[in-house]
Amino acid sequence: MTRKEPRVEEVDESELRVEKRPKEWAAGIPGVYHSMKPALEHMGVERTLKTVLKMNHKDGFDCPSCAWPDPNKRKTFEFCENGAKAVTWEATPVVISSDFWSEHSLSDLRSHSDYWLGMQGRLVEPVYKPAGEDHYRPVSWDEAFEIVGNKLKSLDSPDEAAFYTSGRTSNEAAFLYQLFARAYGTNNLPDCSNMCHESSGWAMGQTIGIGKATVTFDDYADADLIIVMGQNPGTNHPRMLTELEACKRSGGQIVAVNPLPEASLKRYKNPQLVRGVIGKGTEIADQFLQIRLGGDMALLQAVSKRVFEAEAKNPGTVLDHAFLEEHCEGLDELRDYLLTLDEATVLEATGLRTEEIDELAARYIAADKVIITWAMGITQQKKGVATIKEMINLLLLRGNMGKPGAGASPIRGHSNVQGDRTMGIWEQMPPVFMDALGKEFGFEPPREHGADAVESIRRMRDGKVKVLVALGGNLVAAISDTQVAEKAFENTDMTVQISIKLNRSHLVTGKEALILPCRGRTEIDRQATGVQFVSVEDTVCAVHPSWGSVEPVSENLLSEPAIISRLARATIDGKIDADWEGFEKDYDLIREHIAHVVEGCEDYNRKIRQDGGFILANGPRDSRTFNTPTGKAVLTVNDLEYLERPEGTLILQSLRAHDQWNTTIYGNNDRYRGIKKGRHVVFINPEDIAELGLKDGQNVDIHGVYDDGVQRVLRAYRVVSYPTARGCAASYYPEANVLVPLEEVAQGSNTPTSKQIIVRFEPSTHTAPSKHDAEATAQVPDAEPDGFPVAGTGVPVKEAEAANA
Ligand SMILES: Nc1nc2c(c(=O)[nH]1)N[C@H]1C(S)=C(S)[C@@H](COP(=O)(O)OP(=O)(O)OC[C@H]3O[C@@H](n4cnc5c(=O)[nH]c(N)nc54)[C@H](O)[C@@H]3O)O[C@H]1N2
Ligand SMILES: Nc1nc2c(c(=O)[nH]1)N[C@H]1C(S)=C(S)[C@@H](COP(=O)(O)OP(=O)(O)OC[C@H]3O[C@@H](n4cnc5c(=O)[nH]c(N)nc54)[C@H](O)[C@@H]3O)O[C@H]1N2
Ligand SMILES: [Mo]
Repeated sequence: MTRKEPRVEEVDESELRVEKRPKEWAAGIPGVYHSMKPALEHMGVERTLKTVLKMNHKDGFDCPSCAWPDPNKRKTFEFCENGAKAVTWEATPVVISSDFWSEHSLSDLRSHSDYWLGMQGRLVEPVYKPAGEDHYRPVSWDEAFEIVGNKLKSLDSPDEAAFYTSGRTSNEAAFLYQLFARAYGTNNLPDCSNMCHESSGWAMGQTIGIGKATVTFDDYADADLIIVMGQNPGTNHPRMLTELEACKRSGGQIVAVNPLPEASLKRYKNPQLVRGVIGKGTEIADQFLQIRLGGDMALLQAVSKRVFEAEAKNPGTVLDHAFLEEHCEGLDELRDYLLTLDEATVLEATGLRTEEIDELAARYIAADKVIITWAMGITQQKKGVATIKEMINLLLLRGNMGKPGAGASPIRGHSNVQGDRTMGIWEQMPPVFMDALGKEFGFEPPREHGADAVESIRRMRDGKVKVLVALGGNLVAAISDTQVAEKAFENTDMTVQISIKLNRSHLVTGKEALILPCRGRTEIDRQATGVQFVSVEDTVCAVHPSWGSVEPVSENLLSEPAIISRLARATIDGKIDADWEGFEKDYDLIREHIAHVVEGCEDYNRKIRQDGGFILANGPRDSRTFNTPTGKAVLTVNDLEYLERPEGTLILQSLRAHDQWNTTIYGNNDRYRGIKKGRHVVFINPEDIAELGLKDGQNVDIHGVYDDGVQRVLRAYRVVSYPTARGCAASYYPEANVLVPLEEVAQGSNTPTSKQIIVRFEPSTHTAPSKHDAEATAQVPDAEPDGFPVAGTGVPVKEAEAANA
């Protein structure tokens, strides 16, 4: 393979341009054009065709971008613009050469942006940074495994290590990884899900007994009404738009609940269809409720209240009495609570008008089959868990669960984040799983719950976790409170990152650090017994195989299962009854064990080879059975709370631009929101701009408002006048993590409240930086003795006064 030198210009924020905003529609011809351009430029025609045409096909690989499911009938181009970017980014032939590591010190690399880092090309050899040095140097694989194995063996307790997972990892790798961690002796298995859909898992687990979607792929087109809450599908799940369009075309309705008028929720031009290419496209949202950040709980309660009121007017016609009687508990308590709900509080919390809420309620009551979908706009709220419980309440009242075209549908982010959980990546797997795991491999797994993502950072900060191993991801950039996270990483003895591309977590390290480069999902995985495939689970519980389609960028790369097997051999060889060497050669052996341990995966090797794979059983969806203590779905009473902002402040959400994949920045544009060549922007409603005495286009410093004595600030951000809800602002993740205190988490799920950051603004005396300057922007005042913020007293959460005292 010829090596191509990357030519990457560093970001120059002073070139930032703001265009007409926001765009009125999504996708269409520009979508296809934009999707093919980067691939052709980087990879050439042959590699592009081998990847893009195989993507999401039955004999191809699962798109490494989002977890949106594949239809049964696949089209030639079963991908979207952002999937194409993800594949191009991974399958690029550009690699990081050995001399890169002597040319660049860590200090030097830290001054570069995430964009620049990712564009340096694929990581192709293991590298090691010894204690006290500022450079990585290439090492052999054997050396690398020995260094990590010896370190792990030297710890006083297995709980001094934590094993992070990001959601691109395959089922096979995830299963081996959790086995390795537990055989080593710890449940410290933090994952990206802790920062993502953890709130969904908790809310659904407690109410319907399973933390997964209760719908199938076909249900979207079948629904009478889909309520899309806190989600931006045009950027983050673009292929979902095709299903929203299908729903509309068969007479269904869509309601969007969002503080931002996201382009894709207005109008969609399907690039696969003639009407999408030459016509005006399909109008998506029939109703758009421009809610205040965090107002969703109040809105859902108000709609449920109207359902009860309508039932009272026409008894026997609105509630699904048969369903409620047979399958649910808690109806009377919920009614009693909701009928006292104070409407003034609802209007204040939501920022909506009564007629808008009435209209949504009328649509809900008129529809027989309703789906509610949601993503980060809900899970990353302080009351995220309670809000999702309110969605379940609303759905249950009219029996919208366990029938075609209806149900609860959290839309997962990472392409296999759901599968990783199924495989045991969770710091608190239940006893049945642990029993089966112990029995299968002849050992006693640790039973004490481990640390999640936020807790792992606390323990690293406090010197209790000394080694961090990460299977993918970019934890230091993805987690809240960047300053604390970076200090926590630096406080460890060793950080080990299994990765495909360079990122910030390789540069902010423990005293010693290693990068172990792995093959990506697009690449052919040849092992001693032949070419291997892996398996993944999408957001509607469909499990299917994924086959790489291009030659790996380097012969030297190992697969994730191989790396984990070798790490295990270097650390705990012979400790449990596991054929680590065999696992690496033949993934069927791993799947044999999965079949014995993981519920629903019996006969895995056969089922995964069926045409299109198989769908995991799901009690609520398949048979209206609920794995709760009473066997019934639980209607819950949740005291209404919403975020109150002090005068002179706004609530800021951190979200994704169109040209990024989480912490990976593909480019510096946010096409649908009209932003070009920069990321340091803050979107504010024009009336708030005026009220705060600011000006459109002005540079401001954004200060986090928390009374824990720590200064959290983003400097030189451009104010962009934008039609967001009043009192609310928006800025991009991951940069905004500087502003989120570690202790600000969703109640019940411990997910950082990335969508609810109280901020104030000051005119900036700084000029727009032309390079990434996280260090310069994140300042800890000298007054703070050890540089760590103490646990905050938190954002004031206002109790709703009259609600069910
Ligand atoms: N191209 C691309 N695809 C991706 C990703 C990516 O970064 N890039 N990331 C993947 C991952 S891991 C995930 S989890 C998903 C994330 O998918 P999304 O959840 O769509 O991601 P965000 O950009 O965080 O967008 C949050 C949306 O919620 C809205 N919102 C924010 N706060 C509130 C609120 O209080 N109430 C309501 N009703 N709405 C609110 C925002 O305005 C925004 O539209 O996407 C996945 N897919
Ligand atoms: N403020 C704020 N913070 C957030 C969020 C937010 O909305 N706002 N969203 C949260 C969410 S939803 C999530 S999911 C997390 C994301 O947290 P993470 O999953 O930790 O972060 P990613 O940016 O997805 O990880 C990207 C890195 O994964 C590696 N990688 C990519 N593909 C592979 C592969 O196939 N194998 C291996 N081993 N490595 C690979 C690459 O090196 C790449 O740099 O961030 C969370 N943080
Ligand atoms: Mo996510």
